Amino acid sequence: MATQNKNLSLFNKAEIPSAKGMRFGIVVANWNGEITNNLLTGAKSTLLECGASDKQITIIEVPGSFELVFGAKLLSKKKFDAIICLGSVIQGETKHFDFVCNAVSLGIKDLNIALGIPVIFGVLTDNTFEQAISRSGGKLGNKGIEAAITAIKMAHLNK
Ligand code: DLZ
Repeated sequence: MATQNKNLSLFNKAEIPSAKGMRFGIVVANWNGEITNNLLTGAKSTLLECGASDKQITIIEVPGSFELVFGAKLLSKKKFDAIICLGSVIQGETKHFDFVCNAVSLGIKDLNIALGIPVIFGVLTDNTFEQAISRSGGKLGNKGIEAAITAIKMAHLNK
């Protein structure tokens, strides 16, 4: 699972299927907004770079990562080829981290089973703020980019 010393966000556009004509929903959590804004920038710019148009990308915000599942379910009422969930959960002094991480990961898994479209898990689960910075446009890449590439690939698989 470790991405230490790897930057998985460096991608060759020629190897990614085109996102032209595809519709994407993005739900982004406001908690740790500095991090999630960077994830959003990475995801949106990657979809555009791969051929999606601005009009075909719908973005909604939710307060925290726990609410990502509800946000994705709301988006699923409209016609999207894939939905991307972006959040950042950072370990604190209490067990909140575990509850939020468990709820959002299992919730997104459940949506993948229940809905006919892919729902992508673009949620950082870090021990420290510095680790989150590294994975949202820092030295370990931007997981928003990787979430967007996964969304494009899964949308094609689902065609
Ligand atoms: C309450 C909380 C805490 C402590 N930490 C985070 C976090 O690191 N990342 C995140 O996205 N959200 C956090 N939240 C908020 C919860 O996700 C949720 O918004 C609240 O518990 C209300 O349901």
